Amino acid sequence: MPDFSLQTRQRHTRRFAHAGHLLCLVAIALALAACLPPSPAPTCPPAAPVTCTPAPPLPCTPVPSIPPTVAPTPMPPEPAAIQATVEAGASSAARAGIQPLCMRQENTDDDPDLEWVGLYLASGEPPRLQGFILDGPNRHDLIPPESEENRGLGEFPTCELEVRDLNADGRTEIAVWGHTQTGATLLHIFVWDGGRYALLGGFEGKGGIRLENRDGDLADEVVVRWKPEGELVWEVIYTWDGARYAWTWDRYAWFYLDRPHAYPDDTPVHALASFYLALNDRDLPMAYRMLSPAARSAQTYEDWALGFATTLRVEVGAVRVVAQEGDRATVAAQVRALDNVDGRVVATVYAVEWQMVHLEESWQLDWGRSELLERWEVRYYP
Ligand SMILES: [Ca+2]
Ligand SMILES: [Ca+2]
Ligand SMILES: [Ca+2]
Repeated sequence: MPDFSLQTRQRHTRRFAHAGHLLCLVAIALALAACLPPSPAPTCPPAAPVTCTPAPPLPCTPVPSIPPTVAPTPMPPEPAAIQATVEAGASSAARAGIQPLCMRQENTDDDPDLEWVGLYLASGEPPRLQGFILDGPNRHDLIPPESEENRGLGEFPTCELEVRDLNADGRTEIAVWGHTQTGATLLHIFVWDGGRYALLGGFEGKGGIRLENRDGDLADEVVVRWKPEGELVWEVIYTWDGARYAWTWDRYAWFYLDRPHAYPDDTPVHALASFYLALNDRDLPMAYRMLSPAARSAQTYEDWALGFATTLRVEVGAVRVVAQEGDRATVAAQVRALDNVDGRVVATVYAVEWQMVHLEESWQLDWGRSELLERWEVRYYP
């Protein structure tokens, strides 16, 4: 980078040297005009003038030069190297007597080397999906629990594999999804325990299985969806507790996300689930319409809706009919609500009990009571 401050200084120096020469000439002229005995010719001042101190150039804070970010150019492996890797994998599978549906290189045991992980279909009626790991000369099988061995990890030739640290404990898991002929989804999660690939969890969901991280702890929760009940589906959330995936919460959800939702009220349980789903959807007029005429006459819509002004999210779970006789039923549930309290997100769990009434071919919420079970501030709100 050129030093601009230096150039400026040189310019100043030249200018002041020039001024010094002028002063010198003026002094000589004055001395001659005074007709004084010639005095020794004045010594011209040095280049730096005495009449003024040149202002030092302004200190210049050097602008740090930012090296341009050079995007790393990914070096694609040579075709020959890819070919060699593929052939090594294929011969490794052949040596192990496996005809894989799919296989890929991953680090499945957290040592420095890559293993081959894949799936194959064992013959049978129905055929069984099996998983394998090829680690150098060693073959390891991904084995489902004995009770499920007759269907393996699935009954269809699928390749739904995920290899990563699912539960944020520092060890890599292998998740294998499968499907049964009855339409259920299976999920089996394995981890290397030093001697074998141990099963951490096996799940079956007639409405599907997915992973989600709701609490921001970097670990995924397993959400198992039961058989859909029309538009509704009951979901059970399993959370890793350090030793296993434990049932932590269940809730009603929409099986399909598209709108408009039809809020079913054909049973006391569905009517209660629909009421809280409507609150969660912020469809407050719909939720209000699910109250019985007696409940609505006790409170105007505006007054009632004010009670949900801070509501961010509502989930209802553990819904069960406690008593039912004729057109009346008592339904108990747990409600988990998130509220915005002065900018902080507060979670509250309530035990609720509703008296339901069957009127005009629909179950309606007549009156209810709730008990606060737990409250905490949420640090993470997705
Ligand atoms: Ca490895
Ligand atoms: Ca892990
Ligand atoms: Ca989580």
